Amino acid sequence: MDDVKSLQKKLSIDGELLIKQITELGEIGADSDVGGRTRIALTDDEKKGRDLIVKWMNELVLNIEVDEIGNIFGTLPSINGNCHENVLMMGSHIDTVQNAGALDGCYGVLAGLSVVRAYREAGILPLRPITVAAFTNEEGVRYQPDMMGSLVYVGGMPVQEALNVIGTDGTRLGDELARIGYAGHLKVGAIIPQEYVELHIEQGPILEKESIEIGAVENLQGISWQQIIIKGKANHAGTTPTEMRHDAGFAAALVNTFLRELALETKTTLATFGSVKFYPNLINVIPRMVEFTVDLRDPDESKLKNAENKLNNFLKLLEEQEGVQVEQKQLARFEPVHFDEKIVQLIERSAKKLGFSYRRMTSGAGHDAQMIARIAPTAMIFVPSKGGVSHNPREFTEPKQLINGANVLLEVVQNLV
Ligand code: HGY
Ligand code: MN
Ligand code: MN
Repeated sequence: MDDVKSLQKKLSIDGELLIKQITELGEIGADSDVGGRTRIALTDDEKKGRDLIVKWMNELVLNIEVDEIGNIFGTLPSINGNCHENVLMMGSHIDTVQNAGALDGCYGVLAGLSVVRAYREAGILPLRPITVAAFTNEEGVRYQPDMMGSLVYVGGMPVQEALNVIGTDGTRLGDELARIGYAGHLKVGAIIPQEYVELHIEQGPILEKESIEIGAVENLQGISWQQIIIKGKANHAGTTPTEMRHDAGFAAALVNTFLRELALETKTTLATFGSVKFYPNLINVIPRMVEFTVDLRDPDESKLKNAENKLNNFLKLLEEQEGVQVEQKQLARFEPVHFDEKIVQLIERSAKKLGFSYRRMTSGAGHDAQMIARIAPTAMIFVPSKGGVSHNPREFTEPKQLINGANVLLEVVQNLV
């Protein structure tokens, strides 16, 4: 046992190859119009991304398994050939939003592969299996909720229910999963993590603003997603006096300004009116119906609940004031999550040992880690995002910072296995 532990100390990350793989994966689904790439879950482009990850896992001679919801697992077996029990798991996702950056999710999966590559290149098998996971549909922009693959994996959503989800494009998730060839046979949850560590870009402004190299993420804010439909009355734009209007478009605009006022008033709640559809969506017709989405976030569950209640009350008022009908459908609802204190401390110690500045922080974004935290001690490592930008082609982190993060991940892994 001592020789594995002592040998582990000589492991190193191939930073150049990590950056090369991030770049290569980032070219799949490249968008010619506004730049960036689009690999929305279970599309042909995402399949190409999946195939590339599987190819790289094969090159590392990992034990590759795909579960019933399409989660991909590449496992470096332990010295005694075990692949499923007491696993140290790392990972993230490779599906993206529209016109995305190249790092969100992908960085965590590829940095995980760079850690197991360090073991392979040193010819060492760890004392416990090390698994790298690429979870299905983390973004949730086509099929809700988000973090779906990891949610199903931890038993938070029945597989069959997830497979029957109908997407925003009318497709059934299970059909698309089968179509791209990733409807796996591994029972969800068959690989049992003893710990889970996710490396991710911060996607926010804090680390850059404070010139800090590593974030030790100790908690993650709550998320509430809903679809709202407002039904008014179509009428002629030129003949209908204002006081006679039941204008669904105007009502939706009032909701958007209400959300901004709510966010400013609370200072911690974030509110986003992210997608909207007008019907009939014509220049000279007062909209009869508007469908839109609301994304509310807050690190404090009682404040998130309060924001939801305030929105509900506002919508009731709107029905009376504008003579419209309002329907609401919850698309996702996840309470705030606290990560494992011991792993957070290990991340801090590892950053310190490697000479990096670090700080504790909250994750503003949702991550697969918030789901795995339901079944195993979990924490996250962040690296800075340039300008705090993400979900945008301009998403960027300096290669050196990306390699720093992978080295901290390796240090954490060596201390855990
Ligand atoms: O919405 C989120 O925070 C994540 O990107 N799915
Ligand atoms: Mn992500
Ligand atoms: Mn994302």
